[in-house]
Amino acid sequence: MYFHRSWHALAVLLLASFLLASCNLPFTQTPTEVPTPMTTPASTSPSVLTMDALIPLPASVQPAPGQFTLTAGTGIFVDPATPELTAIGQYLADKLKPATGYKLPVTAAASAPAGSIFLTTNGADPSLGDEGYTLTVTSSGVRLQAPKPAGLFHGVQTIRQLLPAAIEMSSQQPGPWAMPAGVIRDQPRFAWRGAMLDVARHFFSVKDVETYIDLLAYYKLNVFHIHLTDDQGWRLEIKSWPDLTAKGGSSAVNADPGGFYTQEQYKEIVAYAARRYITVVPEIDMPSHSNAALASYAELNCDGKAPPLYAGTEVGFSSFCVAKDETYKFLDDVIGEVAALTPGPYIHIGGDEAKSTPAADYLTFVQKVQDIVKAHGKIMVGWEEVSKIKLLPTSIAQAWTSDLATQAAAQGSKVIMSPATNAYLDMQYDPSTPLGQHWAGYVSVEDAYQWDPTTSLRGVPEDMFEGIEAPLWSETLRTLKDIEYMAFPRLPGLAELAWSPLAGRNWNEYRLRLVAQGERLTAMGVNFYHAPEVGFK
Ligand code: TNX
Repeated sequence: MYFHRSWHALAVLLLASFLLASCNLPFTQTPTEVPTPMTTPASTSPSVLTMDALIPLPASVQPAPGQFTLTAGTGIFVDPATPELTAIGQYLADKLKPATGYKLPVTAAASAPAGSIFLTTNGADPSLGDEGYTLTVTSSGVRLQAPKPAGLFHGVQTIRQLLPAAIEMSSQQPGPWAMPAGVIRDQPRFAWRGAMLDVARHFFSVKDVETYIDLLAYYKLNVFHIHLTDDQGWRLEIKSWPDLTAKGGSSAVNADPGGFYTQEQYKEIVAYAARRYITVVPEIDMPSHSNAALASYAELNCDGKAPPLYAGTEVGFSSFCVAKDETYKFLDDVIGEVAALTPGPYIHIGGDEAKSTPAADYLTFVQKVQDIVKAHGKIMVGWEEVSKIKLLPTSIAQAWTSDLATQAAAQGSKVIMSPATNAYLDMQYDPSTPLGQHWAGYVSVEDAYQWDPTTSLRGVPEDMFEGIEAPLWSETLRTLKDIEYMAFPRLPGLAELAWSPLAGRNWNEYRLRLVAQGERLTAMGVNFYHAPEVGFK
């Protein structure tokens, strides 16, 4: 009897500790304002529901017992039923359809019936700002609330990430489609969360660009910087200077096929991005990186002679003619057309690596260009070299290889961080990477994640950082698959640096969430590098 009783007690004890432990996995966590290191491997399988597999990590996650299961009868309700909110509801319905096979209706309603997904801007906490949201999941429904539509859109990405990874498949899957219960309160750390794509060294189709934009949206990025011109190609139709594309659009690195976007196609890209709450920042690189323009129009050259088109990968050899009035007439026309096509407030004027432009000329030139951009109602963004001129306080400098941008911050201009050693997606992961370059060293998945944008420029206070951006240069990239291979899986880490709070950041915890994201990237058909350091399944 004695033995029997003690075995019984032991069994009760074991059961109790099992229950306690399972409460910790994954539902009981103290509400946090900062991410806490995970104690369990992240998983996206429907049997182990967790809010711990999200990238970027939300500002606050409070798991609760239970789950919500999506069925063919789940409705999506929006309030108020403006075209904009209805479009966000429809975007969610469209994302859920291929894998579930459910055609979820999007309907207007002041409140949602049990068992539904409700998207609303009504009654949202204004302190969540332009992009924040709260997401409440219970067994009886999903409630997404945000003061602004952009917040709802970002919250929709969180909903996608809370569902099993198979939700991202393009063909119908068995389900079940459960989401873990809990409350997420979320808003971004930085206003500028960007990615840049170089379509000048190699040209990419509208469809490829849109696929990339979709991936940026999934990780809550909000800026798409498109590097439209360089020595090797001019990629945007300019009606007042048609040879820019007729001639300058025909070339690319390695004599690969060129190409360009008509103004209608560019507008389509801009509108596509806008529907995903992503601002397009067009870059026209100058005074150097301009051979495609110089080859198209002889009069833009100081000697009046057009150089041949260029298919190499050297930098810094070309320069617009700083002393000619024609140069500024040309730039006023170009910037005027680009400004008219671009609803976003920014125009990027490059300004990098002007090795063949005398230093004094460089200052004169960029100073004039800043005025032209302003005259067309836009804010000038430039690579860090533009910090040398007298900047307007609204102008923005993009740091990439030095501390020059401290001079911009000292003048009161904001800074975007894109240090090549951490944020350049064209840097090789390691010596075995078949694509990319390594002039700034190798950038491992961990290197891309383990840095803080606000401590890398000495003496610049935190509020001078507008955000971060991950550039992807395309000298060695020719296809969408190449783009994906270099961007993934590093881009999610950079997106997390841009969105999530700094406190509690930890590579070993992040790595497990990235493993879980790997299942999603696979389901989406993204060609990502299975970096051994991550330990993808
Ligand atoms: C430097 S970054 C450049 C680009 C190259 C890139 C290659 C910058 C502002 N200029 O012209 O494509 O390195 O990594």
